[in-house]
Amino acid sequence: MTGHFDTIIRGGTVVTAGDSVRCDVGIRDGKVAALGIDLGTADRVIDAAGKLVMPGGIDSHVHISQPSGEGIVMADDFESATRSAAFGGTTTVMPFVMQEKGVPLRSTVEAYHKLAAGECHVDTSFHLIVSEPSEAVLGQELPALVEDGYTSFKIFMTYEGLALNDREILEVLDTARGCGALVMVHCESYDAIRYMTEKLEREGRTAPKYHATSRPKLVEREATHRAIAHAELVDVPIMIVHVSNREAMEQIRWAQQKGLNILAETCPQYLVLTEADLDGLGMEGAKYVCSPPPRDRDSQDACWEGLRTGVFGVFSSDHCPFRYEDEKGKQNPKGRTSFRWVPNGMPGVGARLAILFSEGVMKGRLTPEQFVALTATNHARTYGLYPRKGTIAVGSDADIAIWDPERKLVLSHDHLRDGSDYTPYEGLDITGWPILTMVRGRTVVEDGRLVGEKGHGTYLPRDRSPYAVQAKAEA
Ligand code: DUC
Ligand code: ZN
Ligand code: ZN
Repeated sequence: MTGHFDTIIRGGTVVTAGDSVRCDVGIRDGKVAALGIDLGTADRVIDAAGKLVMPGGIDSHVHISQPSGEGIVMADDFESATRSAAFGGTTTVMPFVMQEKGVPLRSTVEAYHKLAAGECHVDTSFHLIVSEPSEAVLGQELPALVEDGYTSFKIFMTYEGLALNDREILEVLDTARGCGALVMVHCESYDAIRYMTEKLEREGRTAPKYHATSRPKLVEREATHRAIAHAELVDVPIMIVHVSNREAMEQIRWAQQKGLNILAETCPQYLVLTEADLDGLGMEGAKYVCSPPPRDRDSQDACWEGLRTGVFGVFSSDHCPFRYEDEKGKQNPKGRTSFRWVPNGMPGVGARLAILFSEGVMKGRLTPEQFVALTATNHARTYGLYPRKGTIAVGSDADIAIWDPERKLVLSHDHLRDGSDYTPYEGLDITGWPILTMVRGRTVVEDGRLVGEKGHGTYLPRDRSPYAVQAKAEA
């Protein structure tokens, strides 16, 4: 198709999960309308010579405005989190709606919609967190919500008030199989962590670094194996989120090689941080408290291996930001008495793509096509947004990030524009940066400036995951 377009991106290399092709992109009415050369005229022509034209990132694991315990407040609301996403080249984020016990899930979903409405710079779509799998929730609430496009939910194997026991996990998986939902599982063993935490506290070992000691690799490995066994028993796919180390990765690879439909995700903190980062002066280590914790060099190597070989299909940030210099954040009064009370999580939605591009593509560990698959296409496919999102193809939303593969910078919190007051990746040498981010054809960030207005980001109900649809058909 030639003719007149709203925008033409000219002269760049268009990268998708399958190919890299030198061609122009014609955009009309927020969609990719043509790919080719000599496309015609446009209201705006963007010169992308020497640049990579890639699908905007999809971050399928972020936490925004989530209740996080008494006196603790997340550092990002929908405005600041989606702003940071846009600065980092991400055009869709998928936050969680946390079920509150005794409250209808539907009303909590509505409350999150109110928080997001009119605030977002990029598109959003919600997962649910199931903390109370009552008969009503399993029998009525979840199936109805799945029908309405909330097609994935997360469950926890650890945390007071959140951890489900094995029977409950099996019931949730069974419900998911019946209604075609995809379950994301946080695999760490609650009782083992409680045992370790209480032991460390009795010994007076309460500094932030003991957070990592309290949840060693085997705690993650054991829970990963158990979750896989439950999924095998129920015969349903699961997504194992935020995998941190070789032992857990090997459990997943073993299951995949056995033919089980086990999907998996890893995150930037497991590629570039280690447990040593938690061992700072005073409370500095609190900045790096997240679960599972960053591990060691061999774990980093394993996560790279998993990304390269397809054990991990998605690379997400697990953005879960708390301010450091803040009594409502990392340095809350109880947190200063024990690692147990330091809020779990770190900001990452703005830094995710640059870290994988710089450390992965520019250092020869991943191809540009693998980068696109891991950061956009596979998220869209896995969570029911493909082909509207996650690729550059005629008919897809024009969600595009133009990357300068030669742009060098030393990463600092100033680049990221989130609501936190630090980045755990401060000082990292970066090569490659998104210089323009476009959401449905409208430029949101250009040359380090926010040029879009909040409210452009829209909400996306999702189809069922193709992995879960297959299980439902067999149910
Ligand atoms: N799990 C997450 O996925 N995010 C933050 C904290 C946690 O335990
Ligand atoms: Zn988790
Ligand atoms: Zn998370």
